[in-house]
Amino acid sequence: SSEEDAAKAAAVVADTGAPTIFDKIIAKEIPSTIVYEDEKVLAFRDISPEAPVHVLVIPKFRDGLTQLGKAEEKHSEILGRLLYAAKVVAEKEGILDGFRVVINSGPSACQSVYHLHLHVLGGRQMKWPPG
Ligand code: IU
Repeated sequence: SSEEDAAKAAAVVADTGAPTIFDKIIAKEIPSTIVYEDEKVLAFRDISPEAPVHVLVIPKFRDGLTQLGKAEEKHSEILGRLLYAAKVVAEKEGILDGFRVVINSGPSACQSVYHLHLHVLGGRQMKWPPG
């Protein structure tokens, strides 16, 4: 509903640099359904999926990378690895014919967890433009 949309848009979360729930997911203190994992990257199913396939791809170490908008040149390698991992996830999930990768960066983009993450979405016809 439009009220729900307004509530979502209003749920602005600030980037404080503090540890997030994703650190606990990485440490496996909180369970998640892992789709892909390597030394530097973890991919797990979003707890509130917006599509039949909705996986989050995150770096295992934040290194100040709370949001894409705070990326520095030293992060180039991990950024490339995350994007490649998104493709590996899409392949594993059988959606290589069409999928979407989204990064919400900052409050105006409705980022709600300040640990950089890529959303990999698919398994249905995606619409454009996004909201
Ligand atoms: P956003 O781009 O910061 O808005 O995305 C955060 C996502 O993290 C959102 O899709 C949540 O459903 C998801 N998520 C999760 O999978 N597990 C959690 O414990 C929490 C959020 I908190």
